[in-house]
Amino acid sequence: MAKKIKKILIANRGEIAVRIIRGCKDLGITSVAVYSDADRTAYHVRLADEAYHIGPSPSNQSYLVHDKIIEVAKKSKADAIHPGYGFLSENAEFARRCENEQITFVGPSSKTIKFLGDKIEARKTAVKAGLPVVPGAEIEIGKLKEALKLAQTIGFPILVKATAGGGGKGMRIVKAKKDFEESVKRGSSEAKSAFGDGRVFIEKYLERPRHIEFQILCDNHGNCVHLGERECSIQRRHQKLIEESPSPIMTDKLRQQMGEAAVNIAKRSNYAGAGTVEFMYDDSRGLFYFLEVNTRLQVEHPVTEMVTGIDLVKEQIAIAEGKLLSFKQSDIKLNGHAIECRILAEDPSQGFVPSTGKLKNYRIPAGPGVRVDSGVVIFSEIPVYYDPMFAKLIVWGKDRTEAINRAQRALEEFRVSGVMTTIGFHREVLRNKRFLAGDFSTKFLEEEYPDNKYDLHDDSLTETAVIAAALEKFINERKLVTVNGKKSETAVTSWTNFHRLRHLRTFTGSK
Ligand code: MV4
Repeated sequence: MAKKIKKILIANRGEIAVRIIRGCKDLGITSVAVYSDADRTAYHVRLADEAYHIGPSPSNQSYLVHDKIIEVAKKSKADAIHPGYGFLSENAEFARRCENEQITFVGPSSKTIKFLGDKIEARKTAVKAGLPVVPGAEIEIGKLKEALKLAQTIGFPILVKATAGGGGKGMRIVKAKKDFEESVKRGSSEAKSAFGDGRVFIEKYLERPRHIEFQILCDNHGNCVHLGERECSIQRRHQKLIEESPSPIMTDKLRQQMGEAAVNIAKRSNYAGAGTVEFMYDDSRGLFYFLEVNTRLQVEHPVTEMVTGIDLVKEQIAIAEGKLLSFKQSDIKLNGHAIECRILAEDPSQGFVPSTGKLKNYRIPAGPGVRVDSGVVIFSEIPVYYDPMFAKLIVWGKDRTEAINRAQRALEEFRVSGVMTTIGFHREVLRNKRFLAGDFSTKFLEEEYPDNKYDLHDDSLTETAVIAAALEKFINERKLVTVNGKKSETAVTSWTNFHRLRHLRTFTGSK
């Protein structure tokens, strides 16, 4: 099998690159960063043992270029590549390239990535492994009459999904028979241009599902465990914003059933590595349905780390080294409750438009039960080219109430100026009555905040105003002194004034 990994190239940027570099340090593994023009001074570059420039800012000229990443891996003599999430993490061709070049890809085999990336294959495997799936069917674009019959058997509303899609990309809801043909044709041509694969399939559309996923870990020797679930229903346009573990609806019995289902599909697909099995859960029926398998480490992996005490990056590396899993299912104990809030450089009140710029002020929270995975530091630049998520707040509490209270405490401490963020949005959602009651679905945000009107609970603005007012007073301060018996006005020196003004501008984010 594989051998000890001494040096890892991290083919990513931002908070996940930082997270993986920290994992390497804990294991005594040398870390190699790569960076684009925009990331020359990025935090992941500063933290890594070595760093190599890989090209211009746009990711299709840097982080996504297979040749450049492989070239750096060879030049730096890295024996493995960790892809993080996004970018090359679920690219079967890149994983195969690594296999051919004798570089360990930290993740499942290229075959597994390719196989599970095909949503029809994944669905068929789920059925074989005994998992419940939503009523659905494979359809042929040339046989729309037959497809319509299948759709009518399933019953409207129907969801058209791209076989090569995933994460909600290329889905279309069809409310009635008359729209069916048109939707299938459009869905197919969209899938063709987005993924180079026009195949589509249909499923019964569930109106208000929860999104619940299970973390799995499987070694290369047939051992596979699950690490419990993550509730990911608080999302907007397939972009998750808050994740937690356990799910508010979970029971021991349901967890045992869903966890067993997750392990079963993993075993059927010869899975190795860390992975996530996604399900929908229908509250009204108390039933769950298989959706898809994500073959990467996910953004929300820390909530699982907080409730299991297991370091997922460390486990991924151990599996890639060919080691046996060091625990059995019965060794895994879920403790307390964890919540993650994604901190994005976006303006929630303007429909989450991206907000870029320099972080004039950046103060991250700490204290009991608080973890911040951040890809930036004060004065970092948030570039336009990449994902707007620059940090994650993860909190742990003995129960959901304590976790929510700690999240609120941490969100109040968090200070960011220079860009608009989702911090205020989280302050609002974490006091929402339905959120507090655990009563929500994937439709939560559109139902509760249809016009993107949030009370952002932003007392940082008042704090800034107070500081600004105080500084103004200092700057305008004039001391009356007596010189040679004459009362005269002495201004503070221009040097002092210069620095007070500089501080004022930093605090207020002006200029
Ligand atoms: C669905 C669905 C309703 N019915 N399938 C979106 C992501 C992709 N993994 C599958 N998704 C969905 N599939 C049927 N038959 C609703 C969604 C869905 C969703 C799923 C998980 C998380 C968030 C979501 C948001 C909107 C729709």
